[in-house]
Amino acid sequence: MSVNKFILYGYQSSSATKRVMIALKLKHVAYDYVEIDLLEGEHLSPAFSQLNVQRKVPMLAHGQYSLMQSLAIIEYLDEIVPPQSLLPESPTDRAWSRSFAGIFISDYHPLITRRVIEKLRSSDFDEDEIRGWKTYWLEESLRVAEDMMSEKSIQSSFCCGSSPGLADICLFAQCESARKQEIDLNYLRNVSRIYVNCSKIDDFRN
Ligand SMILES: N[C@@H](CCC(=O)N[C@@H](CS)C(=O)NCC(=O)O)C(=O)O
Repeated sequence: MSVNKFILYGYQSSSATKRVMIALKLKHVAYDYVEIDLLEGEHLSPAFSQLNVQRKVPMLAHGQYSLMQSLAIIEYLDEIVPPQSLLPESPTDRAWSRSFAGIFISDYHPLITRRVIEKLRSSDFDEDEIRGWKTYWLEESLRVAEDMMSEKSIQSSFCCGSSPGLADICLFAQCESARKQEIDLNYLRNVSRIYVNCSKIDDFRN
């Protein structure tokens, strides 16, 4: 592995940051952490914009490289830090993992980001309506995840076998957001089982 230092720029309650933190821990990668306060708008500051033209967290600096987008960062870590991969071995299972991750990263998490919520606020949504918006999209994402897992008849402890990987990381981060919104996950059998299994692992919790 490269000896260059890793620096993660993130925000404490950002689920995209959470994904990358878990991946760093599962990969046993030491890193420094810089908090970017989204509520204070630090991600839009000239200093951060110069580092990261996307003006979002997470960002992982590795030597001279600035990596953006949690999926790209996680796959980068997976490629440069052997041996245990966060993706399963078979190409079909790898494709399944990426499409499962896509439910959260591409389809549903963007709908509840700060920028979208701010736009709703400025369009006269009140706080109850905003809570309803977040709950709706969080529940919808986890229902789709449950359907994907039921279709695959998953019986294992984690999405793709006996050790956690990309799919579990993305599911866990979304479940944490759902928990903060006090959404009951118990009726989603596979989702709640895997969430509980991940919660027992230090790398997911801390
Ligand atoms: N698809 C991106 C999402 C990045 C993103 O939207 N991050 C949020 C925090 S979870 C953010 O920086 N929000 C700032 C804003 O919405 O203004 C990823 O997976 O990294």
